Amino acid sequence: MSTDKAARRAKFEGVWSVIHDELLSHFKACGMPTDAQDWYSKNLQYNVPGGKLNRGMSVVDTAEILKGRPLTEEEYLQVAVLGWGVELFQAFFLVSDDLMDSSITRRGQPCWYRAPKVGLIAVNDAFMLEGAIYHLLKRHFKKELYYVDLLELFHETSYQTEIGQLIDLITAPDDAVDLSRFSLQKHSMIVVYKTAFYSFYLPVALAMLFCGIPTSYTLHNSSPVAPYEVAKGILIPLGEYFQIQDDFLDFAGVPAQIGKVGTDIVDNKCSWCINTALSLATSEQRKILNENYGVKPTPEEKEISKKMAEGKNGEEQGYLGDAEKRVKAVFEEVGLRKIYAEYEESVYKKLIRMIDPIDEGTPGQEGVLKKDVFASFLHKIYRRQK
Ligand code: DMA
Ligand code: MG
Ligand code: MG
Ligand code: MG
Repeated sequence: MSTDKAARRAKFEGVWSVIHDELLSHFKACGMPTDAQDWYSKNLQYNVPGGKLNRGMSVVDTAEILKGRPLTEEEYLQVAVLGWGVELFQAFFLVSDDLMDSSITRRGQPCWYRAPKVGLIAVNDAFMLEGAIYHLLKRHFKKELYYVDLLELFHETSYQTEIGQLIDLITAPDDAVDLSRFSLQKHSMIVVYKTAFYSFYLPVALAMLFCGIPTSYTLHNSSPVAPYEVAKGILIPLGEYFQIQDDFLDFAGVPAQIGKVGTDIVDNKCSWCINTALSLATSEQRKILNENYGVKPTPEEKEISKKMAEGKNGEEQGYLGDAEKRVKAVFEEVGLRKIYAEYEESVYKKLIRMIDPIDEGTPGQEGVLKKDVFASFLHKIYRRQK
């Protein structure tokens, strides 16, 4: 990481401790007992700050690009609250996602529901992470004219993400593997809803609201621009690309690097990998996929896999059950790695072509979209390995 990047991250992380303390003092002021205070603090610290912070920091980065100058300290604090709002949002969804996906590790540690004494209390902990967002918004934005817009944006994005999670889950039943029900079209629908809206549109739209970008403007006396729609038009395909990376890394990523053990094959997920492999497979390979995709590991295999995910050596490799191994072998045989590399280059070029024609108005003009909002987000994820 460059020193500039590290410094920006450290600054953003500095705001987290302010937010954590603010949430905790309110909790204390409600008269909550000390064991509950400790629990809530642990929930926050375990689940919110330990990720890549791409989403949260993109709110700050976007605000700076749109303003065209460094933010004042006051502006920085306010916009960082929105950034941490996105990270709380993400934590809320990851805690529940890991339970529903029966995942083992996340960010290099056991998933929260697998932490000592947590279990199904994780469901309520996820709701509390969500509740914290609205508490913070009220404290920091109630006086702003765009307060209702912020609330609506978070609410609408939650709904979209939940819709996406629903179709992700019911397309992957535990007991009825039927690969003929999968398609890349269905995949696209799932990933746009479960990932793209919250990971890409939400951070940028928040920064746009903060910077007072109107819903419509006119440049050089030409036809009106609808900037939120323009942003969505680029950020949704960008989010689709990001989730395809996530699907690919679920298969090809190393747990020590991605911080989690892939579960898509065992979970019968309609992922980019299986859809692409199906389109390339011979009838023999298809038979292997039909017989082994979504097949749960034996209890012995599951035990070893959990142990290895927790131990030092396991983090490097991850442990595969026999059925999962056979599926992965077919993924290799059909050349999934090469197809993915080609996909990544072509989607990158396509996105650049979409960003290029954005009209930035006159040099230094404020209150209008800037190409760099999208280009910098694209460069944060291009060729990512984790
Ligand atoms: C992620 O889907 C979507 C949300 C809303 C968390 P996923 O299950 O593929 O994510 P991960 O691979 O991180 O578990
Ligand atoms: Mg998951
Ligand atoms: Mg999931
Ligand atoms: Mg995944």
